[in-house]
Amino acid sequence: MPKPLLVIGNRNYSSWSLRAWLALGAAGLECDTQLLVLDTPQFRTEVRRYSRAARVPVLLDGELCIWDSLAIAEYAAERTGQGWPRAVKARAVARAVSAEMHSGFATLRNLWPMNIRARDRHVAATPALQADIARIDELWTDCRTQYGAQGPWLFGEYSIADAFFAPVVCRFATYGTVGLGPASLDYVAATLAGSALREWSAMAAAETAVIEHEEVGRVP
Ligand SMILES: N[C@@H](CCC(=O)N[C@@H](CS)C(=O)NCC(=O)O)C(=O)O
Repeated sequence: MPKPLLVIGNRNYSSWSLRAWLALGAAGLECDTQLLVLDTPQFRTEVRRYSRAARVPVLLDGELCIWDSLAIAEYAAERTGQGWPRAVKARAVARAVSAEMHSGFATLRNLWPMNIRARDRHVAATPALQADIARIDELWTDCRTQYGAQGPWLFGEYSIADAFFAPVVCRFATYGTVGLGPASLDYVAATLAGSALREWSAMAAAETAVIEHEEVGRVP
């Protein structure tokens, strides 16, 4: 049976693509990938061959088309029975944490566009940005304290919640870790050392397309 196909954007810039790809790995669902270069006329034409929502990621599995990162993660978890923490309460909290990421942190996503290759970027702190950072620090610290004893991840073992926060970790590597406490700093280090993210980052480093900052704001 052919593997599902995950249609993604530039690995350097497409944070939603990274989430879906890591979530498929967390669930143990193998897929092939097809990259469309963001912010090009070809992207706008080709993405519509896969999804009328005209955004990436898109997962295609036979006739089935799933056009949203969280729905892709849930589908992968249903297919394999893996990806979320095993304990019911931890699983419920992991879903809440992932949903909060999926629908929130708009200021951080706008002011700190993901750019995996970039380091030492400085963006003036605003109260709204500081509030997003404070909430992320609180979330990570709570998860690590309450559920993280069995490993370095938010819920101990690697889960879809870690996949959802990986692009946020990449942003801290780019824009600095001011505002993070010790548990969050350890979590950032563990995430950056993870093999799947390193594999994706190496491919991001090899990409040549550059998207200007103002435009990247549209592809958080
Ligand atoms: N809610 C969607 C967001 C997807 C999204 O915004 N994708 C961006 C790339 S990271 C995109 O396709 N941008 C292309 C465009 O806006 O033209 C998800 O979770 O998958």
